[in-house]
Amino acid sequence: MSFNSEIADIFEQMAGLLELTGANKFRVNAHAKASRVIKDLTTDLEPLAKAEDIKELVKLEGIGKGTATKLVELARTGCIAEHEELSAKVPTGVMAVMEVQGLGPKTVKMLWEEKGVESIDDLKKIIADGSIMDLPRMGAKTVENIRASIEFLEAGGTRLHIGLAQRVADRFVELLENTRGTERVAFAGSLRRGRETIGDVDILVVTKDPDAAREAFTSAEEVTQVLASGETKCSIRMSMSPTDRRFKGYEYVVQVDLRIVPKDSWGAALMYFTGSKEHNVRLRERAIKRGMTLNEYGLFEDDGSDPTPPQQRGVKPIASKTEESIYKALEMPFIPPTMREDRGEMSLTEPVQVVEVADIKAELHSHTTASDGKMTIEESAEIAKSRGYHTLAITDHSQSSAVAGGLKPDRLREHMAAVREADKTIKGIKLLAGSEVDILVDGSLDYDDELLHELDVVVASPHVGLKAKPAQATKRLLKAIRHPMVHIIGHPTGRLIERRPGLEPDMNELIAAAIEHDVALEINAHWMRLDLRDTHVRAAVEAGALISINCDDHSPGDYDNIRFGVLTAQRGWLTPERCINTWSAKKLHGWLKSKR
Ligand code: DGT
Ligand code: CA
Ligand code: CA
Ligand code: ZN
Repeated sequence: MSFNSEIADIFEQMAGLLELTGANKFRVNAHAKASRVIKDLTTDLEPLAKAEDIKELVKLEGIGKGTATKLVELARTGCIAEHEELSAKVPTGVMAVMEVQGLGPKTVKMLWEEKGVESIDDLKKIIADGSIMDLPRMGAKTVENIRASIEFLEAGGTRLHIGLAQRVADRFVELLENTRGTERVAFAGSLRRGRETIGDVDILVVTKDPDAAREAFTSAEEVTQVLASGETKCSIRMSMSPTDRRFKGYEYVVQVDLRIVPKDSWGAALMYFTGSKEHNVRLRERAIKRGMTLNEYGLFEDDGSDPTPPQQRGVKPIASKTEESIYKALEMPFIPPTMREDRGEMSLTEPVQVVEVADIKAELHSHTTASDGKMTIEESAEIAKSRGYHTLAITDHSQSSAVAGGLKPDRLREHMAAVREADKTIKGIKLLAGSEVDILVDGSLDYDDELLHELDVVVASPHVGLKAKPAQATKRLLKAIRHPMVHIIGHPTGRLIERRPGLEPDMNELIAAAIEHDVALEINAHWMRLDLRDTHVRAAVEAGALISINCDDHSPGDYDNIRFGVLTAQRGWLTPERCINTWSAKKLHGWLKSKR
């Protein structure tokens, strides 16, 4: 684990521990915020902390003096005394109980103090013998939900990859679209914001027939449990067993929330349930400053002095039907869902035109049957063409990737000839002969320079040695970036979301080198990778680096992953000019040739 991840985890734990020991909200939030800030940082904190350079540390946005001091303490002693003290006060099992969905710190504290619950097993016992019902606010329904949440947790049901959550959302959106009375339906929450993992799927519906919507939703065949079926909110759990390579055999439990919202509040509800929570808080603050109240029913001319919400007093909203109208009334530009994270978007005075799927005109990383892909050159070309792309680069694996059928130099030359031949016969798209060349452990490339020079496109990617120390990883990747034949660094960290962390290089150094050497950094669009991740993209965009969004296609369906790559790009505020896949054929081909 890198120093940054370690410290972020410690702060997150401290927030929980503080909450459990009854510290004030301000301190709890400060620690949670510090954890969030550090998770987003692209600067490696370890060297600064080791050098005890508080002055440099506090220059980083979101790092105050208190946090900086703790960073130095961790680097010097290997732990943080305050964290140790807090941990000593709370049994580790109690922290585990906090992980159960729906149990807040107040309840966990009560369970611990009143019933001696110091582990999930303790909690299961008092549910089984019914003694949990002695506690205040513990009805049969609540207890049943706690029981189900424990099951959910123990089934490994934490956060779901966006690609899997999207399928769940698409399924329920379609179901509701085909239900009597439905006027509008959409997914919201973290899925709409394009986060790489999703806690639960949120769906909103406007309907003339709420009973039909409730019925359709709660009785869908995949549903294993109905958590709630109320006037405005229904909640279900379902199980999902993906058949994708690498996900076979996994069984996921997914929660889906459905909100039935009034037609006239559509925009306000969509905005509220899209979040993020942090963005919503900032929006409400902005409304209050203007003497207005913002909630999930609309934006009201109302100073909030009356405890009854304005819509219940018959006050008409000044904006509520569309998100656009609400942002406008708040006198700020429209913020795309992907940018609603309280990462600086509240200070924008002009809209940012982030890249969209329709802007993508080239795929520069794809595999065929020549290595480990399932498509021929021709099949892949037809799909790329049907998506309106002007260019497709065929980039099969290089010789060291033996398990992926990497090509020996002779085979590569034959394959290049085949690509160029296909390019002559297939009209309407330019096929480029490329390679996904392994970046070897020492940072050198998997083919000699002479051969690299013959390739139209070189995507250089790390595939092995992904547990290297950060400093080693930085050195290795820098060497590849500085290689004059390299166009794109493919999936730079090699991480697999929720599976392996991959390399943790100093991203700022890589970005600076990529700019200097005119190399594009990839956002690998596969939902299992999303590598670069959103925060890395943001750092690259701010520094002015070029980004390439690629699907790394192995089979026809992989082309659809472009949506997740684009969402990640948007979360990094990427505009089309900086994304080489949006360039005209002339500009792109010219840029590629400039390295030959
Ligand atoms: P997730 O499900 O953990 O991936 O993340 P979200 O963002 O989908 O969160 P979720 O499902 O708990 O709630 C959906 C949205 O509803 C959230 O992004 C913002 C809004 N929301 C929920 N609870 C609150 C709240 O207590 N305060 C505010 N301001 N907004 C909330
Ligand atoms: Ca959610
Ligand atoms: Ca939810
Ligand atoms: Zn690849």
